[in-house]
Amino acid sequence: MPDVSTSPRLSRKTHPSPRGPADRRIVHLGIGAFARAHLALYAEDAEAAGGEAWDILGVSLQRPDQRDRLAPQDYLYTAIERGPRGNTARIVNCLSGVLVAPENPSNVLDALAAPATAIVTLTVTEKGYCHDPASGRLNLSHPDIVHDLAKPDAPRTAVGFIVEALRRRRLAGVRPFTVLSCDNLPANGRLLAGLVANFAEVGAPDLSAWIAADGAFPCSMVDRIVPAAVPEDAVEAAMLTGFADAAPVSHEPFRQWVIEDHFIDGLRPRWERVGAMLTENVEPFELMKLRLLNGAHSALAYVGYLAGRQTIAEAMADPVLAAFVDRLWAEVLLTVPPPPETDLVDYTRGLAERFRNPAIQHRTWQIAMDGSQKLPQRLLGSVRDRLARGLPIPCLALTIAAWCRYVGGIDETGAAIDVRDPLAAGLRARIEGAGSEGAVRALLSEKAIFGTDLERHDGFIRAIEGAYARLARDGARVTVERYLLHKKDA
Ligand code: CS2
Repeated sequence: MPDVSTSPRLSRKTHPSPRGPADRRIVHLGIGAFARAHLALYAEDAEAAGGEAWDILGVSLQRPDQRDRLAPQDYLYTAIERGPRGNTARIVNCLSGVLVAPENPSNVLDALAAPATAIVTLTVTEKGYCHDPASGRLNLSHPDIVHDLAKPDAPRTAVGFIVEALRRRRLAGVRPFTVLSCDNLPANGRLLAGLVANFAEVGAPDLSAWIAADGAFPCSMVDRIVPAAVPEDAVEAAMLTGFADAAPVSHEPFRQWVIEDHFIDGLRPRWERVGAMLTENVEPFELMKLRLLNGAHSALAYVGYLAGRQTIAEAMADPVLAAFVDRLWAEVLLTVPPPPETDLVDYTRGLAERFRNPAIQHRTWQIAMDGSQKLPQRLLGSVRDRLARGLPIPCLALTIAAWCRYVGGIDETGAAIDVRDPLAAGLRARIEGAGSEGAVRALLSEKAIFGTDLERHDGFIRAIEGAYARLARDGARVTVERYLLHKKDA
């Protein structure tokens, strides 16, 4: 087995770029593991399939760690594909650099404003949109938005950077770039266009009109399971390639990308040559993915975490939890119109297989993060659709109740849970203020998550309160087992 410390480090000397300088550039905001295991590979594959060369410049909006690990290896890195039957690796060569926004926001604005930048892609996670998840409007009292409105030359947020860069382009007579959101949010392009408009309207209404008329914010659905990196990834990378890599990424074999084909002047890489679907309407694909994949992921995260399961694969290896997810899918399926040429039952079978992949160590704790930003699109849309048809919501209710228990911050053994969520402190205060009897009601009256309709729906409140009481009394696993036995609950 190669020793990582003695293997040669990746560099452009060992791996010279196979191509000349690129004419056009994508600037990617939020260059984390997902973007490096998904977008970058599509870009590189599209080029290898005979497309023109596109340069990708990454931007980290918060921390310098990606840049610090990638710069000494000339921004090369290993992508490890982990399948149930073994691992393979490739060295990715299409990232030209990483800018760290807080160190030098002007550099980022310059890169965005440069005429060669034709597309700005984003994976900044749900909370990076600084919006109110229930209403989809920009949160104008978010401290970073307040900052960016006051200091547009040194923004902190994705929205602040986009608006200021578009303002500079307009001033210089340069066409706008296409803004392509790749985050797990419904109608992500339209949502972002709305947030950009909300921001611009405050300071520059004529800019807002120009963006609305000339800008492009296509929607997209991205899919690939990419767990956070673990130290073993570097060992595996060295074993597979013979090179030391301080920033490898691990991903599952599956990948999907459905993109609304609306780009400024038609400028974009030929992603369709390598399996991406360019279409007029992303919405059905997005609804399917958010409600069936991400909804089930969140369910396994909260219920699985409470039941003591560390990873999704571990939760799926428990027949009780696997059966619960099946029941949840049956409940949610009715709310999802199938996208063209898609069989939703096959889709969920494929998801079960992907979730079971034992080579992917995707922690329940990682997925449980930021629930306040995820619940609306993953679970509450399905809840509303079923309630509107007078249908029961047993598995959805149990999932939401498990989230209520999770954000309470104490697990079933009495140990503290490290709850990461922008609303964590407020949620905790609601529970503490209400006492055990009123905890559910107090949480469900958080309008940023549940809007104003659900807290007035008695059937909804009762379903969550009932599930919460059982979780508290019997624990997650026993509760799920009983749910499965008592068909009447469904
Ligand atoms: C996960 C997603 O972390 C999470 O919340 O549900 O990152 C999921 O792995 C991806 O959306 C899969 O495409």
